[in-house]
Amino acid sequence: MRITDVRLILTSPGANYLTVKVITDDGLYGLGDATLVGRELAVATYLEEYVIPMLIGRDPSAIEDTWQLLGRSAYWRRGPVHTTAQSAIDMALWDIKGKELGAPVYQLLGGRSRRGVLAYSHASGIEIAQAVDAMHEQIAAGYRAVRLQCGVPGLPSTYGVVSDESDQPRAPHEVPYEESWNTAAYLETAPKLFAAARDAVGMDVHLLHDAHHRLTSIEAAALGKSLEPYRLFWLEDPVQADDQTAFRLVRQHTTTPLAVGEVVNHLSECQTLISERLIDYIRATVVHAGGITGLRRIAAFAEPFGVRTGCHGAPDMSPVTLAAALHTGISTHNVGIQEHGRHTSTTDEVFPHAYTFADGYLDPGEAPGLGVDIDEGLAARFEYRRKYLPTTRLVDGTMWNW
Ligand code: CS2
Ligand code: MG
Repeated sequence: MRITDVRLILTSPGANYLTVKVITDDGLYGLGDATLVGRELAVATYLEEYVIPMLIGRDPSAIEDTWQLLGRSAYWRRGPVHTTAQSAIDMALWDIKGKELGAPVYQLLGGRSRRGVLAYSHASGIEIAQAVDAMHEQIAAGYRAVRLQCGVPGLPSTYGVVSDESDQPRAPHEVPYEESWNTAAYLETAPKLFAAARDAVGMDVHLLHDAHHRLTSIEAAALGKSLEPYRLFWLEDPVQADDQTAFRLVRQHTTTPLAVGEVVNHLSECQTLISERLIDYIRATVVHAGGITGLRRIAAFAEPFGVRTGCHGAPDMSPVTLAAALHTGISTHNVGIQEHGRHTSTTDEVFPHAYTFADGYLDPGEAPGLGVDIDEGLAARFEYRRKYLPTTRLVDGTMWNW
């Protein structure tokens, strides 16, 4: 079998998604998610100009060799554009392999290790009471784990809090819109949010929270400590992921479990975090950390250190990523949890899929390959438009991490 073509499909049924379709001379094709939020065309150009010419004529079953080729051929290696392209091709080749063998990809990865992958969804509200109500809705929808975010008094908008009731990310503006951030007010508010949530549901539901890269290490340590009575499943991105040694200070001060890594593209970027047990969950995801091949390497490295996966799965990555994450997640030993940012119903129509959610768990299903497809006719109806993620400044105007 040979690769004869690789097509790029850009569509925007609720968010911008870039999909690769790897086509073979046997008529089989495989899909991969190549979405890099806010920089989609950078990945598309990289694929078109540099990656796809290297793939035509290659054997699609040579998944490892192709992963190595795409990883090493750039010379200037890694980074989100390069690695998202490598990840997309990797997902597509696993999809083809599964279809060729008539098996769901998880069977090629070692079979099932669990009956389902524990999932968490998102609940938010501008006011604490609204966030707690939204949490009840997610529990009623079957989730046993919920990420909880609320507004910060004095700030017009806050990460993770959508202004309308639909729990979809607020579509980033045409040009970056600027939020402002007040760490002191946030550190006052977060413990109140979880005190209210625990009053409402007790300790039976896993509660998660995303600090989204905004704190210094001592601020993160203080937050972790203040949240200990509420027994979070995890506190995510307390400090910037690339400040690996900052986690040593956070770890010294708090037993609140820590999660980081959605921005990680390669094992070298989280090796210290894992080998020094500075975190409890690694958030690396198939679309940005080297595909299934890359994620498995990170998970295998993490296993002896007792670090589990908690793959990023926001709705601004496509159902192809969620499908690939679930095939990896159902079989990998040290899986913690999978983020389940619900896609819009239109997105689910564009990307019909075999994965299911029931009773708090996700399952990849039994369809051959990744079990996800793309309706190209429908996809064509949702034209791509550049959409940035927001930026944020501290109250004194200093540019900060959104
Ligand atoms: C967030 C994401 O889901 C999460 O944990 O960090 O929503 C993140 O902000 C977006 O995926 C960025 O595109
Ligand atoms: Mg996050």
